[in-house]
Amino acid sequence: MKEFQHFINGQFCRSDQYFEKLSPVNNSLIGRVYEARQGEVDAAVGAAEAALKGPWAMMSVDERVTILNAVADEISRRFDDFVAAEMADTGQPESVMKHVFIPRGAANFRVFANVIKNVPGETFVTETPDGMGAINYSLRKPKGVIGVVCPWNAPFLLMTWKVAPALACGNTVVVKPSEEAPATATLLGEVMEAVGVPKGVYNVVHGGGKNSAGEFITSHPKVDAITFTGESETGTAIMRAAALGLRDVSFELGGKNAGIVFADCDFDKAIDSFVRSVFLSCGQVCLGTERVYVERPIFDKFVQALADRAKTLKPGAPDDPATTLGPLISREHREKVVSYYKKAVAEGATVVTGGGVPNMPDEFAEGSWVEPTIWTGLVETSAVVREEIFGPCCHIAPFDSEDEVVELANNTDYGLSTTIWTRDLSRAHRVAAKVDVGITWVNSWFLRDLRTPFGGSKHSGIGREGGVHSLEFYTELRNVCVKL
Ligand code: NAD
Ligand code: 6OD
Repeated sequence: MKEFQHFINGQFCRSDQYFEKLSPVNNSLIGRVYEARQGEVDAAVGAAEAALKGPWAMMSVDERVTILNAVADEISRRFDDFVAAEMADTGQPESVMKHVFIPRGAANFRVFANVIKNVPGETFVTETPDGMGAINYSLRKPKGVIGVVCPWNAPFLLMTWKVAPALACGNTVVVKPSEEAPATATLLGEVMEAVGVPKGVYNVVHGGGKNSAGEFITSHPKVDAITFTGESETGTAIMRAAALGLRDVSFELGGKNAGIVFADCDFDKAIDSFVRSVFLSCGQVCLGTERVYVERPIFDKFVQALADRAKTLKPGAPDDPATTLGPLISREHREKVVSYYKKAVAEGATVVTGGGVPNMPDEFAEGSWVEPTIWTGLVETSAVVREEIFGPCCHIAPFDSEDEVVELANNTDYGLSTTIWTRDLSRAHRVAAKVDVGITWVNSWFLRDLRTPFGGSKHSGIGREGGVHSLEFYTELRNVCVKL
């Protein structure tokens, strides 16, 4: 049986309690995850604090850049191990691991190695009464020990998206992976050790949220700042904890993202893209589309075409090249998603396709599978249209004008991302400026340039990360005034 141990001060270690990680594919036991108590979190935070003063602090930026690139190289060298580990944790198809989620781990380290080599500075020549003047310039210093609390969807991509900039800026980290996805954060400990990242710079403690490792990290007085990806409600709890000691937070939270499809769009490309944005990773992508608004002249055609494609998705073993749909992360999450499937019917939806749990062959019968599902006919106030479901499903509604669709898209507490489909680029720019989200894609989805600001507005997040924007959170900007 596999064991997922903590990685504290450069050493793997167990604790005296553990929980079991089950496979989403068939509910079989994957391994034992040790659950940290306050003592292990104290040790990890202590190691991270000490490392801030040790060889890590002595390294030049060039040396740090070299080590970050070495981490990326080692991830690439152990690519198959990372693919296998994340595939086991999440049950998602191998092709998605190989082409989307795991390559981003290495890319995150490379991009922030590059960013830190090219940090822009700020200088002002200031006039003074004596005519001699002064020069003001800024310095960026690491913030300290960063608590990194991660979710289970795209675990490696999302964890390294935080760890890479934190280390690039000279901080140290205490990472808490999701209890549902402990594998790749643990494996990254082996990578850090192999390339000689100093002890205590990268620490991992496993466990849950409330009354467990998550809360112990976020309420720890020696953790200087907290970066968190997960549900908006958890973000609220973490923000309360961060208030103690006035610690800074960076939050990437939930979404209820709208897709806006105008009648003049490239129809086939739009359908291809919605197959991905609604169903990729079984709908467990924060940027995924759960509300689709389609201009009335092509509404029926769009609903039919997306439903036809949904019906072709093939659930199955993650390492079977024919598999195009994985399971949900857990039985517990499936209960939540299925409760929305039932709610949709109770709220009067027309179920265009799906709506239930598929009949799977015996070997997968115990897994967390659900059918890809499309609804129409719901009012905008229904729970299914308003609340984040995080499953392979969407509601599709017609619209008649640009103003109407902007209002519909913005009628949500969330503000993470939107996709706009049209050949009229003037209209695309106009609508993009009006939708209240952090990220807008025109005629595409999840097309990432890691230098761009990433984050959500309203209940979808606080702050922006990506490229130089990450410096705002991971460094303390100081001003030095030199009188001439
Ligand atoms: P979650 O909020 O349940 O858990 C995330 C992490 O927080 C886990 O490690 C968990 O153990 C920990 N946690 C839970 N309660 C805590 C507490 N009180 N104190 C400290 N830590 C606590 O989220 P999830 O279910 O793992 O992930 C799915 C959610 O993440 C969805 O809402 C999704 O939209 C969101 N998400 C957002 C983005 C983004 O970029 N905006 C990216 C990925 C996922
Ligand atoms: O691409 C990224 O940097 C990012 N944070 C993606 C989030 C995906 C959510 O599931």
